[in-house]
Amino acid sequence: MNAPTEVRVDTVETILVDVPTIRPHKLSMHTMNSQTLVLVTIRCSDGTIGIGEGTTIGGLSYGEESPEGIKLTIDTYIAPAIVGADASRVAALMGQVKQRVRGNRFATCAVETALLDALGKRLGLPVSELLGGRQHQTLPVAWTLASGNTTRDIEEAERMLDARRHNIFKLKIGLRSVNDDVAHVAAIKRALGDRASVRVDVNQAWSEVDARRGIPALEAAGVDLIEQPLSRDDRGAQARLSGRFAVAIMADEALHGVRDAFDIAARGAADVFALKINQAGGLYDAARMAAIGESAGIGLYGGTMLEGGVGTAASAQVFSALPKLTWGTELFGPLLLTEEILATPLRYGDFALEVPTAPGIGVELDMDRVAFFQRDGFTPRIRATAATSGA
Ligand code: MUC
Ligand code: MG
Repeated sequence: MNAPTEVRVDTVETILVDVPTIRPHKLSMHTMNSQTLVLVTIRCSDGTIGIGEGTTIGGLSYGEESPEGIKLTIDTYIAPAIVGADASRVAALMGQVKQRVRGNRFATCAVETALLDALGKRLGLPVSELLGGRQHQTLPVAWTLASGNTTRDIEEAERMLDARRHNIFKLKIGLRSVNDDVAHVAAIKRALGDRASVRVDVNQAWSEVDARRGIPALEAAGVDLIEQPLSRDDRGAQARLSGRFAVAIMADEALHGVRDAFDIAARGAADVFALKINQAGGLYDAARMAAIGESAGIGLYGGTMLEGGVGTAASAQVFSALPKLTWGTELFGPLLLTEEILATPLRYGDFALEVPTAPGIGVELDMDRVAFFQRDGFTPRIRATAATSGA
């Protein structure tokens, strides 16, 4: 084997890929009909090729990085900084990238994922082994009910239970009034009973007063977890809520990296952390945030930005290396898309995702499928026939 220091980054390539969703996915800030994946390919001087993904939700409606901005940041700033550099010293290289590129966590995550994928392939090891070693072969996976219609959501949940695909359901709320949302959630919990865990994600839509009315009603309805009820900036109020109610409160959008994790833990402003590799700024920082949460007695949950197969596999590698994921994961992103872009799909069954075991992040792209959905430049190009193409 070549000494790792001999391997250099040769090229960095990014593409935007638009894939339709199986149904409209309604969040408090945006309704998704498709998902845009930013895929990164890094070629190294020893012939290894790493892939990564930087994916957000709803253009600029969820966070400050858009898919187009992620691509531009990588092409214009990160690629020139890493081409020619030692591809095997990933942590050191990402440290240098973060000196030259402030923020831009999603772009950073995509590149770090591709470097770790290439390193894992070079060493013949899954990325989980580079992050301390795998502790779980499968991860429990929640499904999000977000059609916007109570009856349709119950039918969808029943189908998932029958297929033994999911028995944890996250309901998107915050778009309607608190009373209407509580009625919607309570009806779903009543229908599913003890067969499923029901949780809600408010996506920052409530005021503290809304939360003081909504949370006890949701608690009484049997909800297990309340995700990001308030704006990410309302940390004092979030701490007051966490102290006031028995039901667990989870931070999601409030967690933009390691410093947020520390601040929230120090303020007691969450009972659970939603860990997301893109929101964290990479796999290493997601693991650091997990360590902060763990040492503060905060439960951990493996979150998603609704990434496709590449980002989902990379997330699974990190989460599988954590000792305890009390709240499971929601790594269902590829299942929300009409099309498969991986050469071999991720395997879901028995309410869990099998963590890929091949070297690197453990998945490869189907380049014909990717080419079919790839954008030309920055203009979105969802082809009307794509949703029914028989891949
Ligand atoms: C979020 O805010 O959690 C994750 C699952 C889902 O349905 O939406 C995302 C984003
Ligand atoms: Mg959330």
